[in-house]
Amino acid sequence: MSPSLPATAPAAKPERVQTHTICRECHLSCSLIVDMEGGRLVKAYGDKNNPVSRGFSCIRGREQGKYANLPSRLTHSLKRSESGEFHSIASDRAAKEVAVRLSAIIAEHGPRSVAAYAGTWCVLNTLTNTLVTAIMEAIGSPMYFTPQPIDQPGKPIAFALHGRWLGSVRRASDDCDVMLLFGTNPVNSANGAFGTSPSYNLNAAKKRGMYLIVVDPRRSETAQHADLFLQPRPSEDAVILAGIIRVILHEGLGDIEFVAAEADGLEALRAAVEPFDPAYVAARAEIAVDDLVAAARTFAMARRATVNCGTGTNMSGHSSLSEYLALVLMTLCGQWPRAGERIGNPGVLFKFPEQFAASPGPTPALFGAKMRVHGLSNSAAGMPTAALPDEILTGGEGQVKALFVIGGNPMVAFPDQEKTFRAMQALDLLVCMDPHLSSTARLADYVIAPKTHLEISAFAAWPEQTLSSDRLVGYQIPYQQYSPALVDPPEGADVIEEFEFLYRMAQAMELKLTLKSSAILTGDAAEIAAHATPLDMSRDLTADELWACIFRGSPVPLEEVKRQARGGHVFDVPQKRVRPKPVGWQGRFDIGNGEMMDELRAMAQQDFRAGRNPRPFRLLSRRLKDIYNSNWHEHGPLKRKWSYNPAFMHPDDISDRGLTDGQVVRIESDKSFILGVVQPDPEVKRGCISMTHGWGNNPGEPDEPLTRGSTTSRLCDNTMGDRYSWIPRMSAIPVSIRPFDEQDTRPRSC
Ligand SMILES: Nc1nc2c(c(=O)[nH]1)N[C@H]1C(S)=C(S)[C@@H](COP(=O)(O)OP(=O)(O)OC[C@H]3O[C@@H](n4cnc5c(=O)[nH]c(N)nc54)[C@H](O)[C@@H]3O)O[C@H]1N2
Ligand SMILES: Nc1nc2c(c(=O)[nH]1)N[C@H]1C(S)=C(S)[C@@H](COP(=O)(O)OP(=O)(O)OC[C@H]3O[C@@H](n4cnc5c(=O)[nH]c(N)nc54)[C@H](O)[C@@H]3O)O[C@H]1N2
Ligand code: SF4
Ligand SMILES: [Mo]
Repeated sequence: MSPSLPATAPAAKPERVQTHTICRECHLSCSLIVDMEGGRLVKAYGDKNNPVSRGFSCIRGREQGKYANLPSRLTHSLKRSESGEFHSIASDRAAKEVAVRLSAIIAEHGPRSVAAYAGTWCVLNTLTNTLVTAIMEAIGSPMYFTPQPIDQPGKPIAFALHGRWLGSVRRASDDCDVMLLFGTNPVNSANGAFGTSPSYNLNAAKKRGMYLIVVDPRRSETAQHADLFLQPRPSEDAVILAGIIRVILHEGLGDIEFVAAEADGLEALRAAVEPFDPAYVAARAEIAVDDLVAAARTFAMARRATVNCGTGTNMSGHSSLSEYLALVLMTLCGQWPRAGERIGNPGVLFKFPEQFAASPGPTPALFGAKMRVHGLSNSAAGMPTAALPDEILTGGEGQVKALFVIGGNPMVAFPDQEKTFRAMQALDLLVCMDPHLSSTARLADYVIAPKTHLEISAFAAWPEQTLSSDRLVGYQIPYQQYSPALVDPPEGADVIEEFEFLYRMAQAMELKLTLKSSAILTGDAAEIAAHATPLDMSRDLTADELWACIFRGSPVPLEEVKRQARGGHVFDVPQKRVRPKPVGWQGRFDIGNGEMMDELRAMAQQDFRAGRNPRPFRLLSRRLKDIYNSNWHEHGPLKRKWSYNPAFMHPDDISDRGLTDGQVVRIESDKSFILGVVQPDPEVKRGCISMTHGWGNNPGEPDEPLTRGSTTSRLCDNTMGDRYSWIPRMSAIPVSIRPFDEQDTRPRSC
């Protein structure tokens, strides 16, 4: 070792500081503690003292520092050249060029020719999403789409048809004696009634004695905690719900007084569920009569109960009807919060409507902008996303020519991948804002490289906002958290905060933007208008200025939230209780909606034994614990764990077909085929294949089932969807399966 001194003194090790942040790697928004060194994240972990996430974190939360610095992370925006290659482009220049092209498209084809798809990472980012909606409004285009209509669209549709309860949306697990779940796996997905800390809340509820009933063709991680587990044939949730309702009506178990006081349509309901006697339902759904009857009795006799349906139910063919029957079941048993009940979270950033023990009655499920295809229009679930590819592919006035995809991945998320592919190629302009070259971004004209989660500021908005939307039971206490930007983007990167790109583009288009306040959820048009802010487009705006517009009128002033809630804070806001029904109130639930009753009658007339062959299997939707939709596939440890999305099957089905663990198989629907990799799972019902979406290559690219996975949406037929939301069958898809042979390799051009 040389005794000489080094030429330069070693740089002082940057000081390590510990701070808090909100994880934005999924909708749960866990509160994390992060150790930082010189603008870099060195460690992230759950905060044990946090009252809502209670120390929880998952691998994505803990590894996000590495994920944001993977080589696959885009550090520059990209533009496709004439020859089809991507070249990097300065984000400022890209904003101006996109503005010019959008303006030209609008001038030639009209405002409606511009569509936006606000994917998961747009919807979860209030700042980005508010800018996108303001831009679409300023352009004058109603073509704003989100994942909601290909997720659980039956929820808002059912509320429209049945009527909402102004006393709150649904009970959370801490307020239930019985919980009935259909087609959802909250232990993994954090969907629904266990809120933002699903395992903790599930265990707490079970310790309190809550009785859990789970209906799922797969004994999911949630079903493993069930007191009663029904493992039905998929796609029969509406039939099972009708059967439960019929048992309750026949045995006189419902809350007759509540129904008489609050609902119309009982006789129509009684007639429509009559064919669904326990023996018929049990045979059709392949469940035991006793289990069906026990589920009905237990639910009906509970003091406090709730039912929740998830994506499995919504994707398997009767989304609106199943969600509608779930609401009918709640009403029939009088399970809506009554006058005087305490409201857990009166709102911190969001001003909710006053809560009354009353229903306004049904509201329109379809309204506003018309689509040009399938006779569809805007709906309570938003514009029908599954119909967007047809809208792009159908010529004529108003045809969509430009699509802006922000934080979404239509190529693996939309049903019918081949149609989506044709639609993406038919566009004059496709712009994606994505930190990765996703399956969709690979087809884009411009890919805008954004700053990602810890590089920007955020509030824990989604779990509070969602209290009014019934997607997830959000914070049950008046909790909020604020996190400023903490981490520097990768060195040498030209990445841009999403709002900044959108704002610069709007400036270049000479749009006049007005930001609506997201805080005002009262539905009062005058209040909403009074809290909107017209922006001064002549100058640049900071994130802080925009947040102030977005949460204008919040119950707790924004500056106070920022000041107090860096580590997460429970605010001392005035307690509220559900108010009594106002005197002379007219609104009533409708539990016998004509269209829903007609759909039930039609189901009763189906010959359920027909059509099981020649496609004897049903492909089920599901989620993987560590992977979030099409995200995180590139992350080293997760890639080693999940290098593809396995085709989980019951071991007896595997051996009966002469297949083996790890074998590549051809899974074929009436629409198309994919190559999948067999993996035994005794928890999957026989006759089913359980596979997650979001994986695989684009049409025209080779099938690589073992390294890139398989795109289940290629198997979806997107020619017939729900009459309101147009969600087609994305689960319980009839398929056949056989070993792969060489002929199954798809031609390179498709
Ligand atoms: N770890 C993780 N968490 C996630 C996601 C993720 O990708 N990974 N995605 C997020 C998103 S975008 C959403 S929308 C939520 C969704 O949250 P969930 O709705 O809970 O979604 P899944 O976990 O897929 O659970 C759906 C269940 O439905 C079952 N199923 C399928 N078909 C049927 C059927 O016909 N009837 C019945 N009764 N069951 C059926 C499946 O077996 C599966 O267990 O999860 C969110 N959370
Ligand atoms: N067959 C089948 N299809 C399905 C489903 C199913 O169960 N089965 N589930 C449906 C459901 S519930 C949903 S919600 C949709 C999901 O549909 P999408 O929201 O369209 O899909 P994601 O896979 O979540 O895509 C997210 C994209 O955002 C990018 N991203 C990540 N972080 C950021 C960020 O900070 N900023 C920006 N701009 N982008 C970011 C990711 O790289 C990724 O490309 O899929 C639906 N499709
Ligand atoms: S569950 Fe979601 S919010 Fe929580 S640490 Fe994991 S990715 Fe982050
Ligand atoms: Mo979703």
